[in-house]
Amino acid sequence: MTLDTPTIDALAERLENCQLQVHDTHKITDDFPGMDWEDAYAIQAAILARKLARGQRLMGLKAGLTSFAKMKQMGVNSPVFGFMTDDYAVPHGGEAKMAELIHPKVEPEIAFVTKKALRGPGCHIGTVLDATDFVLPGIEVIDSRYRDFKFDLKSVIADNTSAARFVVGGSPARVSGLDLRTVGIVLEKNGLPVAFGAGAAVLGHPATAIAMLANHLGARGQEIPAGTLILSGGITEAVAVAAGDHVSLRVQGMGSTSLRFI
Ligand code: 0L1
Ligand code: MG
Repeated sequence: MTLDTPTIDALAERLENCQLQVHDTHKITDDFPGMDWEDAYAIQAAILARKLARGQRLMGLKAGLTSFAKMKQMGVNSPVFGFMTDDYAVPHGGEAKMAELIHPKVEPEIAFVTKKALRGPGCHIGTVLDATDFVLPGIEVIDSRYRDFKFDLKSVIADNTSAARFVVGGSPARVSGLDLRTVGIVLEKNGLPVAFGAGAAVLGHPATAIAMLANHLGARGQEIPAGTLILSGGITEAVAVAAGDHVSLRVQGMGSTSLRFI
């Protein structure tokens, strides 16, 4: 850690205010170029603490930058991890208000729900599949608080990995009957297919993202509790949206979910 607690709290307030007041900012490493990974996750944790103190509820966890295409684009070789609270949740088939967002994009994801706790180190695809209750389609709305989505990895971790909204739905499926590497997905915008992919785009197997999250938390003495919803990361590049857009995601064997931007 290089930053003191007042600085971490001030940066958390600055970034969360961008979300709540719908404006962007420059990346925080411009002001604190020496900040480290633990500073970045501490700022993210301080944003979560602010939300919980206002009575919001933690609804799930997420892995981001998990597709090889996105990692290459960002010049990184490790995913990032964040959280979702109830102010991010959109009901299946529901609406997200553009007036509450800066420059949103959507990502097609496979969501996991656990039935057993996962604690790293040492988690792998096998432990994740054994601990998974079911999987279902999830659309993440990312909305970086940084101007023009221009950031580096530490800044984006502090900004809760651009998390803004999410919707899950469809037909929850047991993993025993599925090969999550080969399940196909189609993302549609206003009825037209705009992105296609398969589960293997996420680190070779989407359960790898969950294992890496468990190992990341384990290194900090934390675990993924049973019953946790986790977004495993975008299968394709993120797609920009505008008011009036209807976005739906169909995942092979899991049905579909959707939301509308108003
Ligand atoms: O969920 C994600 O993959 C987003 C990670 C943050 C980077 C971005 O805003 O594209
Ligand atoms: Mg995502």
